[in-house]
Amino acid sequence: MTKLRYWNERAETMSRDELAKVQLEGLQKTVRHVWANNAFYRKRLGEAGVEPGDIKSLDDITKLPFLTKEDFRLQYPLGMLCVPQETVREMHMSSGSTGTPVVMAYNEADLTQWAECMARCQVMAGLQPGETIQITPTFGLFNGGFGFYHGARRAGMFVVPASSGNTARQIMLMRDFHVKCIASVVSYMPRIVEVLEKTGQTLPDLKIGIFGAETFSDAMRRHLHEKLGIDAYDIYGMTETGGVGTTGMDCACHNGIHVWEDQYITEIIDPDTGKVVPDGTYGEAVFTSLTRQGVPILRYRTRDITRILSRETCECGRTSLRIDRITGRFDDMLIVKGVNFYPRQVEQALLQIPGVLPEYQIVLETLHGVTDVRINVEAEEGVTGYMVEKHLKEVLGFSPKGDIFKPGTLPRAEGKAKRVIRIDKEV
Ligand code: DLL
Repeated sequence: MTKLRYWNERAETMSRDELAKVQLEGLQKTVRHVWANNAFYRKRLGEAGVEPGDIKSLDDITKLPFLTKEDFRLQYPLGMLCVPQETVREMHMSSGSTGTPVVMAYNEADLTQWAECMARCQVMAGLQPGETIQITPTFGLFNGGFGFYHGARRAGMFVVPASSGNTARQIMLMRDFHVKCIASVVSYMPRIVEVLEKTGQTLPDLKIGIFGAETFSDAMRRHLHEKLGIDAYDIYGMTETGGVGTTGMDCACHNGIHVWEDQYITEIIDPDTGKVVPDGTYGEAVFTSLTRQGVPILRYRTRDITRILSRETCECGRTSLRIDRITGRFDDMLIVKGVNFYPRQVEQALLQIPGVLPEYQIVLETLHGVTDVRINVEAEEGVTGYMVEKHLKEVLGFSPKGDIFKPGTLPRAEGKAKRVIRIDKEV
């Protein structure tokens, strides 16, 4: 059988002129659809003074109002649904830090669309129909497990639906079923490495890792490559766009995330003014869905920080624009003693210190209005708190206290890692 380079060659390599045509049609159709089928959307568009007929060119997208996570929350559970409820076939939900849920509902066409995006991602990572993928994100309300599953079924992969937890069993399954690709939330991977090392096992068949759901540094990518010999791919997506992989992944060239542009329009905006920024400038990613039916999104503000890297055809032959890997969320920015930084920068700096392991916590302690930072980090013998303090001072420009923990002793989260811990000593 010849090796597949693309899952959907026509869609992944269409000319940018053709893409623009597909996008305009999709945008017009989506605006007509939400206007005709949902009271919340009709009110929103009405308040912004836009009617479906006003969308005549792609530039007219800026006439549309933004959508936020708060809108999703206020419309809980199904206030944004644009299809009859009896045609809904699946739902996923994320609760985030504030706890009020965000719901995504899928009809049959939406599930097909998600599977299509995910099949493209898996083939882009080098997985071929018939090869084995182990899916370690939870199968449940979190979209991760099912997203990988729908894509793998569509592309004809051999699925090992391990779900999360029980690392010894995960390793046994990977070994016994000659798993070629592991799909995971990034922060679970150091745990797998740790158990492999402790038990002296190796996974020679494992070649590909598809990771996401959290930011991860280049240092983490190198760490996973060195320890497991895998090529690590960065997959992006969220509940509101329809789940993991809907907004793309990087290809084997690892020079940015290919957004599936026949499915979504990408804008990068200045979060303060809402204006679109020039290519290359960092800002907030905003997505508009072009084919989704159950809960389409118009100009959804993600709070994720990235920039447009290129609109040129990539070396892999794909024509879709590439955005930078997500560097953080505007909500995640930490400000300590006047220095702004993101957890990913701390991770990158920590992993530059020999003997430091990729398990860490950033603890912010506030007393009398003054915040101190402590970094709890696992490390091998010989690494001292002073070494951590000195290195972070050089890289970040301030000196947090460094506390060293023995390997395997910091708490592990199921699902996304909790890197930042805030302690208010006044209460
Ligand atoms: O985390 C979807 C997902 C599952 C992606 C598994 C990759 C793998 P939510 O729980 O709705 O969905 O969280 C979405 O997670 O807005 C980003 O802030 C963050 N995120 C997702 N992928 C990445 C990534 C899933 N590759 C939120 N890099 C998004 C950095 C990511 N952050």
